[in-house]
Amino acid sequence: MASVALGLGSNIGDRIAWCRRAVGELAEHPEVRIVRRSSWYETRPTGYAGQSDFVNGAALLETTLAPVPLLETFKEVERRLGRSATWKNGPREIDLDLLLYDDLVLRLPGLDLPHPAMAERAFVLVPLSEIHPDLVHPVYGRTVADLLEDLKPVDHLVRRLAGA
Ligand code: PH2
Ligand code: MG
Ligand code: MG
Repeated sequence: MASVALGLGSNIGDRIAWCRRAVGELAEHPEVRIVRRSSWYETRPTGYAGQSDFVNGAALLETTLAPVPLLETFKEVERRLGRSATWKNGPREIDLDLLLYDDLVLRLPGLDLPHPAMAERAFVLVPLSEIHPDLVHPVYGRTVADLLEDLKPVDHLVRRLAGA
């Protein structure tokens, strides 16, 4: 059984509903268990700025799937929820990012672990530190809470949604 950190994002349509549905779909997978889920946060787009604000969140999973089949499962859920193809870092109904898989460090075509941008992204670290601040990044050897501390101040970037 592996422990996995998942990042969720949406910036088209009913953003929270897309994220919730993705968690629901994963929860129904026989080889995936949702251990914890963060609140939802509204975040400014990074990368390509000319797009709508995102809703982001994070979840901790346990799975018996290996990394590549797990990534395929995430892509299948993205497709099933009707994600339309856009460009890299562009707008999307739902984006499921495999952030951490145990303490694996992997470089495969189409799958880098840990997720190469996670340590620089408040929209990843804020929700992840809500649910597992002590989780250690296997390359930097620092906890999620420490990585977030390094990024501060980020208050203007991330807003926790009331009731989410
Ligand atoms: N995802 C991206 C690019 N930029 N910005 C925010 N705030 N949230 C995201 O999830 C996001 C982004 C590429 O996946
Ligand atoms: Mg992404
Ligand atoms: Mg993605």
